[in-house]
Amino acid sequence: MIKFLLITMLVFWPLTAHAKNGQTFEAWLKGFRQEALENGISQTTIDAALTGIKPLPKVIELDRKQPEHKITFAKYKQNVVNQQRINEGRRLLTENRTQLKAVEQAFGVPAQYIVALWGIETNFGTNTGGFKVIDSLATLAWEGRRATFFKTELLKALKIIDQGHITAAAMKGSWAGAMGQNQFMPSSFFNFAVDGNNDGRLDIWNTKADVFASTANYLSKSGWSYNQRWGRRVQLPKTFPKEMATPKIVKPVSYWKSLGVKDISGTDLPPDNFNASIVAPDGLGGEAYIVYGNYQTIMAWNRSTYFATSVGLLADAIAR
Ligand SMILES: [Ca+2]
Repeated sequence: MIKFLLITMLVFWPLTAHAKNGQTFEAWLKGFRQEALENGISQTTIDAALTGIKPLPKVIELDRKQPEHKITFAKYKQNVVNQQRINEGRRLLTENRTQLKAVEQAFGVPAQYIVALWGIETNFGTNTGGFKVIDSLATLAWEGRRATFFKTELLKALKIIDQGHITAAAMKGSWAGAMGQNQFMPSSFFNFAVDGNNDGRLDIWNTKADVFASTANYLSKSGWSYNQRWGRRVQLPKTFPKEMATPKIVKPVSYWKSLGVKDISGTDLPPDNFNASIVAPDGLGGEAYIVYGNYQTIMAWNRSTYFATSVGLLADAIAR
């Protein structure tokens, strides 16, 4: 019954008049256009990007949706690191080898990680999200819950259009404004996007050279170490304290060895004494991994052990 009521409310909720601040979308947009102008966005871009836009009900629905019952890591991994994706990753690594190797050299990030992130974020650029980023961000900036954050992102998105990297119509992304083949938010675009093909435009939507270089630059600036792996699967001893299985606890590999952590094959861990953490995304009854600094770097991209572990596993599988 409650579910039915919620659905009814979503369907009949009058979108034009119920922002938390009491403003209609149109009134909000009028004020925002002035603010954009004051922030240095050209009148041409404001007119092209904002004229006639409407709030998107689907975006509000997704923003309000309570998290579903959380799936297990085992299930997530099956979805995200499946054989079809591994095969496609290998094919694309081969097909784009020259470009990827140049990016690897320039940024110090191995090609398989760039391809793995590309695969997990947008299924290698084939699923970049069909939402118009300006309309989505305007909806979220008006609607309330995280309005300040989304207004800043919207101003940055307009700046991207103003600088001629993409048109408003072609600026597509996720419902929450993550854009292009590597799903950068507008703020990440300004921090990390790179012109990989030197044509003067930062095009993470349609230019693979820009997508690869931007992804590598993100990881490089977030602390990637070229000569380290991300981590590896391990066996934990029965006595392993479950509160120690978290990326927040960082100790040298020698410490984890002293607790009885072994490689998954049952042999000793390699001798390198990196700083490392133990993660067990499904708890101690599920798979466990020892993870190094590069894992923390992947978590700077997306703060989730499911995500970071899957990127590492997919990268390994692609490179194998
Ligand atoms: Ca470019």
